Amino acid sequence: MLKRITASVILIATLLFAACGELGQVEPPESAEDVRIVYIAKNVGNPYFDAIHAGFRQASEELGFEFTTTAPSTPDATSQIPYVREQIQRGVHVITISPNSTDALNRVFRQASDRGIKVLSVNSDITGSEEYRDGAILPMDFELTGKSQIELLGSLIDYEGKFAILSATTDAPDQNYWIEGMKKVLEEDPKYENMELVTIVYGDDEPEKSLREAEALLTRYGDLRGIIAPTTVGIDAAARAVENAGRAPEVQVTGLGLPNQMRRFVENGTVEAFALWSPYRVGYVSGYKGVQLALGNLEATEGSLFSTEEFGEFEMRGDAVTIAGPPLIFDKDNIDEFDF
Ligand code: RAM
Repeated sequence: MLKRITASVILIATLLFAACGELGQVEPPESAEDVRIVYIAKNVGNPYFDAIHAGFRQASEELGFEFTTTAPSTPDATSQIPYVREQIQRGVHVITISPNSTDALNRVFRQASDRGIKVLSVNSDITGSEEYRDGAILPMDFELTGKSQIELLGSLIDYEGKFAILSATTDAPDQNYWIEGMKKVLEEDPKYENMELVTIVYGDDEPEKSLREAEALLTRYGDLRGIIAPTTVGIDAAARAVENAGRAPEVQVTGLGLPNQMRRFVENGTVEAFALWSPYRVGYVSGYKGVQLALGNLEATEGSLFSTEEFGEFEMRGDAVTIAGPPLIFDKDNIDEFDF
């Protein structure tokens, strides 16, 4: 008897706990100072994301919102799921995230939306899963990224010869989007008919793995003319591999890099030119957009406008996409003007 009573009490307590544990709606903020925004990078330890953090921090100083960051140790497709969950529990108003997959986070994003939390995809979109986020902030027009990477390498190798791509992870939404753009222009534009993409390898945005992959490319292809690494971790590793092997300038390394990481290679002639944009601006614009969405001042629709103190007004494209800024190309003539 006593046992049965105890079992019933435990059962009732469990049910009660589950009911109370059910997360309610997050209290809507009344002013920018009330807004809580978190940014979840692809992984920790990549200086690219430090520059994004700096932009968010500046926006937070200007608008007064609370800004926090967190990130998994590796950028695998599912590594961010527990981090998003934790923020849902915390009850932030906006989760901004540079996703490691275009669809692995759908379920947890839906849970965030159910609590009234806005979800913004930062630095890349979740192509095909757009309904699971409230908007995206891209560093540049992604339709141009892949194409301009091929043009940049082409201009360095007289539009002729074998080249490889050293990417981040196999699931990386941003890199995969740009690589599709590269393949498309190679297929469609006769200007590039003498350039041959021999392979795509993945360094997982880990410096050591990226270096090993780049070294393997150099060993495997004696007549390689170029490596495009559309990741700041990859391009740094590719430049180190080419420098160590003494293969510059026959092998041209280009892609997307941070001026502060690449300066040495540009100065010593290992790398002639590479591209990026301002990651600071990506974070800054995301902070402004997040606050306006959280306050209900911004419709997540095409043509909506929001303004920022430092960079003026931004107009949303279809599907609630904001382009943070123009692309930049760095070479020995201008690299010293940049410090990030
Ligand atoms: C790496 C990351 C990031 C990408 C840059 C160019 O730092 O993969 O997502 O945007 O490179």
